[in-house]
Amino acid sequence: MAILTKSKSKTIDLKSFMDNIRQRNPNEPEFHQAVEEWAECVLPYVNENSKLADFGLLERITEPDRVISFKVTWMDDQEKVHVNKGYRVQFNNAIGPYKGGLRFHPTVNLSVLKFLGFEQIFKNSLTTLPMGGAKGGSDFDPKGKSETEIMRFCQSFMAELYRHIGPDKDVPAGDIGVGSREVGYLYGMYKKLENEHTGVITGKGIEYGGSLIRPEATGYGTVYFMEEMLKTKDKSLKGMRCLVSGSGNVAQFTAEKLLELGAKVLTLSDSDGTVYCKKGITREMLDYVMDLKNNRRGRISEFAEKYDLLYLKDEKPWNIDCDLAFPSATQNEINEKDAQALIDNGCIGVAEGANMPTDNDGIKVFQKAKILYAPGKAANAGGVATSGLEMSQNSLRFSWTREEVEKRLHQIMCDIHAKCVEYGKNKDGSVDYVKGANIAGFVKIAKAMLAEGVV
Ligand code: NDP
Ligand code: 2IT
Repeated sequence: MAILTKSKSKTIDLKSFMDNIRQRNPNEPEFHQAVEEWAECVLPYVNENSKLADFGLLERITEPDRVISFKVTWMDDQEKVHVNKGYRVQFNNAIGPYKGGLRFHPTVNLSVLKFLGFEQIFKNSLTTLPMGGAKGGSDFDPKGKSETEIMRFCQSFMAELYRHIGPDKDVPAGDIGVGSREVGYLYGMYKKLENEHTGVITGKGIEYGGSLIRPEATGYGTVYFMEEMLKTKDKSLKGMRCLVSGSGNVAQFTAEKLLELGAKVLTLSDSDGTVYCKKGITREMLDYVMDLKNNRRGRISEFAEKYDLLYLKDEKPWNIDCDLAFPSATQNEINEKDAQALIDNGCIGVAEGANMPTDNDGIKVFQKAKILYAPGKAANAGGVATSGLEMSQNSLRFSWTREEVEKRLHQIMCDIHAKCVEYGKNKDGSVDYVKGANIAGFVKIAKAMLAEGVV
């Protein structure tokens, strides 16, 4: 395979770059999508800054350092044996130990984990903290499983993963289907197997080494990022009508911070449908949703029933009049049509709490309409940034106060926004946050990789 080193006379074009990626990674559409979005921004920059593509850098950066695939066997409450697939994609550790979440969802496969691991490299770089990029998970479906089944699954998963991770090697965390309950079971098994109490996983409970504000961090950070974007247009969140998708960790705390800052939250959703509250979801309603989702593990339709709200079965929130949108469920939840519907319904800003929730055609719609559009790798970086702060506190054997952690999170989000503006400014003065996030994230990784040699 030819190494894509740029020489003075040759520029790298997107088509041949992507042909090469597709050929090397067949049947991985999500991974191709994430690389293409990134390459569209980074290749023109690299073509003007040729040293950044020396020593096969582009080919090395798009190939994971290591892909670990393993069997996870567990027995359900009826003593039936199940076999799931488990993975950890250790993508790049140029600037710090591998870092990124674990996802338990039936749609998990290598393509999904490679896209997530790849984006995590640049997201983590943007946080300014020393963390490499990784992602892992399983095609296990936690829905409908008993508490003991979840525990046995997590223990079996960790019985294999533990040998590949460590506080200075690879530090997993949560993602879809992995919240504080699962992190507790995973951590308990790690501790037993290694006989060590170390900061090997983040999102831990506060009693055993977790950080205050980590549960809130992704949602809060996404709202802070939107606030910064609005400031550039002399606007604020006050009174803004917001569509939020999902009703898990990220959606809940996005809604919480939006309410705190005076915005109106019109929707929450899950994979079965959307709840629409035209007057705006209240704090009491949000408390109900948090209990419903985190303790009773119910469906969002129950929220509509309880408060007599409109339930749009099998629908996403994007056809409703709004000012802002916060996709916070999963990848590719906004396609070209959805993006156009948002624009037609008055949306002036989108901040992605989820990873890659807008497909590449949808992104083009937002860019053409010149709305404020923040890609996930910038807007949702507050979660992993606060994981980085949890690692720091674990190393210090010390805990910061809620105020201290939130202040640092807020500052990090403002700094990421500033970096996106610096690298994403267009000739007409507008800001392309996709370009800004991709290039700013990449430059630091590229410099580190070049300094570290061909390894
Ligand atoms: P949760 O498991 O807490 O919640 C996920 C939510 O998204 C649920 O409401 C779920 O509905 C919905 N959802 C999941 N898969 C699908 C699907 N295929 N179609 C429709 N809806 C779906 O996960 P998080 O809130 O932690 O994660 C949400 C997103 O945010 C993900 O993209 C994740 O990668 C990203 N993210 C998370 C971070 C974190 O710190 N947790 C940090 C940065 C990004 P249902 O219950 O019906 O499945
Ligand atoms: O996508 C993400 O950034 C996460 N799921 C959080 C990762 C982390 O290590 O906190």
